[in-house]
Amino acid sequence: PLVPEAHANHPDLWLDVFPWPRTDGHKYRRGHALVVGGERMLGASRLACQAAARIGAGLVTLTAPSSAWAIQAGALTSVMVEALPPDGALDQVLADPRRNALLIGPGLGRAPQGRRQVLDLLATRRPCVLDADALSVFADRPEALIDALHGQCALTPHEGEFARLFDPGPDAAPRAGDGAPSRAVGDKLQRARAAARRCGAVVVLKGADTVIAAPDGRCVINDNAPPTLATAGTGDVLAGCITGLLAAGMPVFQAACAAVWLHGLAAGRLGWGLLAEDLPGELPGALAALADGYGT
Ligand code: NPW
Ligand code: AMP
Ligand code: MG
Repeated sequence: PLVPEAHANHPDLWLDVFPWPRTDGHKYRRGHALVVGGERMLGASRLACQAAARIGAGLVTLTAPSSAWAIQAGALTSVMVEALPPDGALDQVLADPRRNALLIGPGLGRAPQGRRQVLDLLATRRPCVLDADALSVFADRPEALIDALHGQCALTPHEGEFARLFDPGPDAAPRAGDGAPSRAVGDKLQRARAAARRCGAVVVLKGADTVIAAPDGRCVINDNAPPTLATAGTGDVLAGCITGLLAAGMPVFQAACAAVWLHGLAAGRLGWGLLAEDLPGELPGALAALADGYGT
């Protein structure tokens, strides 16, 4: 094999720590996911919230700028929505330590305020998923993000987002992900593993074959995703899946592997014409297949 330590993703790798609901549980014991939403692209954070709730978080709260609060609150039922102050400060919403898994990035936008929010989430040292614009907003200063990461973080870039952080190069204008052909350095496994080592966090490098790499060198390749996943919003759903499993208590590397596998299985079950908004509703079927012997 290209990289001996890389495994194919399979429930055997993580089923022993999968957070199934317990008869003696209640919603607070199943974890509370907090999703930080943006001012526009409101659907992205909603998709993430619904996925987090469907996959197993006991509670999900979405924060919204006050301009977006009424829309988000009107569109969500099981998910709680809280308005942020005008400066976007997160200290109030982070004050409750039971909000034990955090997500930022889907639909965040690239306004500079987003950087402060990302760093505030990281400063709590709680399990944290960084996706989409939470990565891209650091494209001009990747070190400011990388230095703040810790071992409870998962980064979920697509190739364009990955290149902005880890492959900027000295003469990188235009960069891969900004209309230029990808300047892939080595193969995908090596790149994901090197990035995880460098930043001390789990890196989920997405695509037809998604690579999940941990800072200690563990590396998993997922191959159950159908090409119908290449449509708007599916990455936002995946970020919510990981966050929901983190809230329910799963360790970060295994949560990332399980979420990627369930996301691919749910997509396969949906077949042609998949929309991102179909995926959260298909997670119960994917979970039932997992409980029933993997559905494979
Ligand atoms: P190319 O074309 O290959 O040269 P962005 P984003 C490059 C939100 N969304 N997959 C590619 O370059 C997200 O959450 C909101 C994809 C392309 O031009 C973010 O907040 C939705 N791209 C925000 O939109 C649903 C790849 O990267 C550029 C690539 C922006 O996220 C949709 C795109 O990068 C969306 O999720 C790959 N494998 N490889 C909603 N419903 O509200 C290279 N690229 O501009 O950061 O775009 O992913 O759309
Ligand atoms: P994002 O680009 O953030 O919306 O994420 C897209 C999601 O779709 C990720 O989970 C990718 O792994 C998945 N995906 C994208 N393209 C393909 C493909 N060609 N085949 C299978 N999965 C894909
Ligand atoms: Mg995305």
